[in-house]
Parts: sequence; C-alpha cells; structure tokens
Amino acid sequence: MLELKQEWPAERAAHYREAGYWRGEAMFGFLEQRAAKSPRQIAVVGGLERWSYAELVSRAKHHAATFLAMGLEPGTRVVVQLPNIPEFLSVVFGLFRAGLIPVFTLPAHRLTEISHFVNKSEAAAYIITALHEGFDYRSLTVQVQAQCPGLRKVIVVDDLKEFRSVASDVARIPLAIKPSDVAFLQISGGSTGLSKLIPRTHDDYIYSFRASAEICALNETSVYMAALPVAHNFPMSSPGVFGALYAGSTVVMCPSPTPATAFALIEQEGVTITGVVPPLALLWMQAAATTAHDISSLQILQVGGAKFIPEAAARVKASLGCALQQVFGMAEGLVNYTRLGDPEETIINTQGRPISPDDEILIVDDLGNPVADGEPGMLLTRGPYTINAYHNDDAANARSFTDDGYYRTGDIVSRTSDGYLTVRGRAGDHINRSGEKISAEEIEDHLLAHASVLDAAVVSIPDPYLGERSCAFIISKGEKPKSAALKAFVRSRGLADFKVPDQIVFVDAFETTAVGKTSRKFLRQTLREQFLSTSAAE
Ligand code: AMP
Ligand code: DBH
Repeated sequence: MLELKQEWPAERAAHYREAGYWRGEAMFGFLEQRAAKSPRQIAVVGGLERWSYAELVSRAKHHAATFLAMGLEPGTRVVVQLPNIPEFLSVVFGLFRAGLIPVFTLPAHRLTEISHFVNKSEAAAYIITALHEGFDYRSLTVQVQAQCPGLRKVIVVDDLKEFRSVASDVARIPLAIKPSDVAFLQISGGSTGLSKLIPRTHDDYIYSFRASAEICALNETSVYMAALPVAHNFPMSSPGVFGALYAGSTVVMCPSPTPATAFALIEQEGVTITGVVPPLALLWMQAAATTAHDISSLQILQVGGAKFIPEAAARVKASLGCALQQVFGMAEGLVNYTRLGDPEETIINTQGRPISPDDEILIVDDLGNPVADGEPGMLLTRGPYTINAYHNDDAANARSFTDDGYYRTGDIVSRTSDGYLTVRGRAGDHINRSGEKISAEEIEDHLLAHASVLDAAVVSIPDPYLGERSCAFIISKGEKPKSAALKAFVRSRGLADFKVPDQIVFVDAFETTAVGKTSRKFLRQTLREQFLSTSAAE
C-alpha cells in the first residue's frame, strides 16, 4: 500500500509549530476533550436524532471498535459516501479513533468516480447509507466491488447498530496517531481529468477550522447548519461542522438546501450561521420574501464556492436579515474570508483575505512576475494548511506546484492594498457549476467513447441560475445522435449527475492552431467566444 504523506520543509514546519498554528491536536482527540468539558451540550441534530457531545463520542468509539473487529487495520483507507445525517459524524470520528483514513466522496458520485477513488486510494472498505433521495447505494456498491478487487468490505451505516454488541472494549484500542500524519483524503474538484486526492494532516486541517471558527466567532451558543453536502471542504471546515464542534457549537445536518427544508430547520433549531453557494443564496433571497418561516435567528450567511456578484451580495442583508460573509477557499488549503466587522464595501466587493498571517500569497503574470495591487494575475499560495502535493500523482504535482512549494490555484485574482482578494476568473479549464467543479477533459473523454462522436470540446457558459453551465460542442461521425441520447450516454457511464452536459451543440469542424495541432485550451476559448457572440446577436 502506498504510504500517505504530506510534508512541509522542516524550517516552515518548525515555524508553524512555534507560531501556535500546529498544536499537536488530533481529529478524535479534540472532540473527546470537548465532550469532557460539556458532555450534555447538543453536538448534532438531524432527522429524528439529537446527540449530545458525550453521545457522539460514545457512538464514534463503538464504531471504531466495530471497524477494528471487522478486521480493518489502522492506516486502511475507507471510502465514505454519506449524506447530511448525524451518522456522518459518528462514522468519521469512529474512523479517526480507529486510525483508519476516510476518503471523502459526495452522495452524487457514481460508479466511475467511486471506483477511481477506491483504486487510487487503495481503499479496503466503503461506507454508505442504504437509501438517500430515492437512490439505492447498495446496488452501487455491488458494481463498485466488481471493479475494485482490493475492496474487501462494504459497510451500510444502517446496519452499524447491529454490530454494537460485537464491539470489544474500546478503551483497549491503542491510539497511535501522530498529529503530523495524514488524517484523511479530501477530493479536488479536478480541472484536468479525474479528481485528485488531497492528503490533509491532523495538524494542518485542525488549524484551518479552529482559526475559521474564531473568524466566525463561533461559541457554545452558535448553531451551525450544514446545508451543502457535508463532504465538501466548505461545510466541513470553513468553519463547517468540524469548526463548529471544535468551538462547542451545535451542528444541524440539513438533508437538502431547498428553502422549504432549510428555512424550516433554521426556525426549528435557531440556526445562527450557515454556508451556501451563490445560486442557492439567490434562491434563498427570493424565497425569504414570502416564507412563512421565522428565520430571524440567522446571523451570518456565508457564500462561497463560486463567484458571488456584487449586485447580489449587496442584497443579502435586506433580503435575509443577516450579515454576509464571502468565503473563497479550496480543498487544497487556502481559505479567505471577509471578516464580520469589515466595511460593507469590502464584504460586497471582495472574496476576503486569508485565514493566516503566514498564508503566503503571490499574484503573478504569465512570466511569473508579481503584478501590482489591483491588477489581475494568477494566484499562487503556500502556508500552514495548504498542501505540498497530491496523493500519488506525479504529473499533477509537477503541474500544480512550483519548485519552491507554491500551489498554483488556477484562479485569477486581484489584491487590494490591505490584502483582500477579488476573484476575476481562472486560468484552468474547469466548469464551476453552482460550486461543483467539472473537468472539461474528463467529460470530453466520456463523450469520445460514443460511437457517433468524432470529437468533443466541453466549455463553460455563463448561466443566470447556475453561475456557469456546461456546453459540449460535438463533431459527429455517421448518423448524428440526438442531444438527449448523448446526455443519457454520459449518464450511463456512471457519473455524478452534475457532470452531464447541460447543453449540446453540434458543429461541423473545430479550428486548429497554426501548428496544425489542436490546442484544447485555445479551442475551448474560441468555441465559447463564438457561442456567446452568436447568442448575443440572436
Ligand atoms: P476545489 O479545488 O475543488 O476545492 O475548488 C476550489 C476552487 O473553487 C477555487 O480554486 C476557486 O476556483 C473556486 N472558488 C471557491 N470559492 C470561490 C469564491 N468565493 N469565488 C470564486 N471562486 C471560488
Ligand atoms: O469551493 C471550495 O472548494 C471551497 C469554497 C469555500 C472550499 O474548499 C472552502 C470554502 O474551504
């Protein structure tokens, strides 16, 4: 099994410890300490469940003992595909307690993605819930097992209760966790090809959500609602469910972010803070005008994952009666926030500034030279919670990191003189569809597998609802397929629904560059521009 690593140069690591960022805490340990301090405080609410900190810890320990009794050894990777239910937390903290390594995936992922994550992480187990939103995950596990010979165990969370009696004495399980170890694998949205795996350590991740909880002023009276799928880095750690638990707040697991469901929970649980992507913020603002629910407990609406335009940002306070916080982050590390006391103008027009004084930010032009404040350039960053490498992916690492350890974010940003960043665009070729990042290349590869597709180019098109939608330009061969059939074909390849092209446009030919070879980047750009100019003319 390939070792999991995430290492910073010794000098920087020493500095991060001295500065008090890395405190030697571990993912299960912090929760246990919280539970010792306030055992009866409610940790998590969801569905019919309402667990205190003591109960969450006790459930996690039982799960830990069960996992080990099943023969899973510390260090084993375990793919977790769970929706927003309290068991997400008991299972994940159970894995941490047992020294197992969660590999986070989204409920929307299907065969192709899950098999890739299992194989790439060399996972031996896969944890699901039987049914969610009408989808039967048990049938998915059968398909995944057929494709992943190394996958030894499928665990259905609904069955874990029955294993309780099997659990041996949890106190006897040795806790052999080093805070500098990799705690879990997070997934990148992926700009080229399949999603990459992101190894995060206890030290670095805990720093990011502890500091985030401070920035958001979370305390025991706060109620944080996870509205987006909780395996996303944003609701997990910015400050997310982990930051909320670190601060002793209550976490509310919202099963779906529709205004009807979310507003009812805000009222019922007195939610004080939650985070959404821009399209949802727009939907919530519209729904708030006529809702029968009292959402006045909400103090902060965080918006992030994709660009929130200033015109919409300016309306949050009046529409929802709460403060806006913009969040610009990435699963690879760096997270920026507007601060609660910032002037309105900063909150509306920027995506915030970094968490840490030791987040190093470079904004450079095509030649790698720093640009002046206010000028757009490519964002590079390194710091105490930004990774230095992806897991087992030399090609991506060579592309994504500079020789001196900066992560190339692929985002084009500008910086104000006081260090606030505004996202201006991106250099990479992904589609940011309502905060879900889709790799153009990944979808093109699936389209090319269709017998009637000669060539395919997938681009992002501005969309009034989604922010961006995906559009596939297709050169067909033989009989021209129907758009619906092509979409169904992509879906049948076992992909998350959000990756199916929103729109299909047939063209006769693609332009080629002067050297005669097609540059995909140039091609996508040309197609997008042509499409936008013709639709503007219509
Ligand atoms: P990932 O690397 O998959 O975690 O996705 C992170 C990317 O999401 C960033 O590099 C940005 O491109 C995008 N992103 C996240 N938050 C924002 C935001 N507030 N505004 C614009 N883009 C964002
Ligand atoms: O989009 C993201 O990946 C993101 C957005 C906001 C993120 O990872 C985060 C905050 O931590």
